[in-house]
Amino acid sequence: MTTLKLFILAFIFVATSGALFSKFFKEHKFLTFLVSVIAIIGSFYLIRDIYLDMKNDVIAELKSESTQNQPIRNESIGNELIQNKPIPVERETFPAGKVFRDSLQIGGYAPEMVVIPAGNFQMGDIQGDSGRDNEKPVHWVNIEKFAMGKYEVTFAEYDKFANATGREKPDDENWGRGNRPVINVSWHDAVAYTEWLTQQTGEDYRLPSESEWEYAARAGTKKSRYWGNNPNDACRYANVHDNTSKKENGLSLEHHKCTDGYAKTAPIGKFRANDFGLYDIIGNVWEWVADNLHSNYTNAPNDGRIWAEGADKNSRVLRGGSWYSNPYYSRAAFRNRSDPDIRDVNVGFRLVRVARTN
Ligand SMILES: [Ca+2]
Ligand SMILES: [Ca+2]
Repeated sequence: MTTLKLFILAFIFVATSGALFSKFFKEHKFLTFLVSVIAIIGSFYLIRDIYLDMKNDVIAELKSESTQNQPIRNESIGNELIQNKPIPVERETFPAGKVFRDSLQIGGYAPEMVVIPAGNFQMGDIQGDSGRDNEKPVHWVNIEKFAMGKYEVTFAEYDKFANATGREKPDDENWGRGNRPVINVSWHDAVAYTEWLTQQTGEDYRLPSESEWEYAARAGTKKSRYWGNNPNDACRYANVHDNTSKKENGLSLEHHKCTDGYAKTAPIGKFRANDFGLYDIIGNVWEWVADNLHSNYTNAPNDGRIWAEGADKNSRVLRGGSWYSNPYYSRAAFRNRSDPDIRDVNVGFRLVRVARTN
């Protein structure tokens, strides 16, 4: 295109010059003057176009060189293969919000995971109304990027592990297996499952640290639950001890004054996710985390690591409340505990996978 514009410019120049020195100019001065003005204006725009074309060509060439200098990756992220494309480093490795599944050596896939962005947050009783010492002092925690189970681990997922390792399958209480959250698993069972996944995938699976869990449950919110402070708004967001549960289970404890439709566990993903794309992180089943329970947050780590030292190893932390918890328990900051050998009908767990950096 640039060559064509140069040719037209040259033609205008020659034609205009010729006209100015011809008899035609003497006989038709006004007409020639008019044509010359039009030719000059046209030439101006042509010259500007040619300049812009040349500038764009230089920029395109620089971009092309820059792209060629990027590393060409041929890398598997989860089960998604990215082939021979130059990709910015952030997208290439572990982008926040990415949902993926790792492949298992025995065939099939590990549970669905979602990448949680790095960030910091205030952990503990930030409303100042819980009245519990073990949620204080409120403290800032920095969290590195990691991946978390999009859902609680299901019976189907855990049964695959049990079948592969000859482990006894947990009782489902006749509520159904499949995509219901696994229950009746001890802390040790949960850890064994994460170790099996690590061996099967070559990636680093484990239980969440307590601070990772609370950061993920809050998903950037500062209310007592990711949907707000009102426990009676729970039923669109979580399977809790609701009117349905109250009617069927007849428990004397306080309940959420709304109807979620499930008296026991609900299949995963039936309610609204939080802003990190995590389902059922409040309610459904309590979730084991890796930490031992400390009586308060004095000297708690501020870097998101597992806090195991300096506390009773027979007191592991549970988080999030369950299908039959008092509404006070179904809060992001609430800390429950149990013996790591205990198996219960309202206790399951959720995975963490460490972010890869290369
Ligand atoms: Ca319920
Ligand atoms: Ca849960």
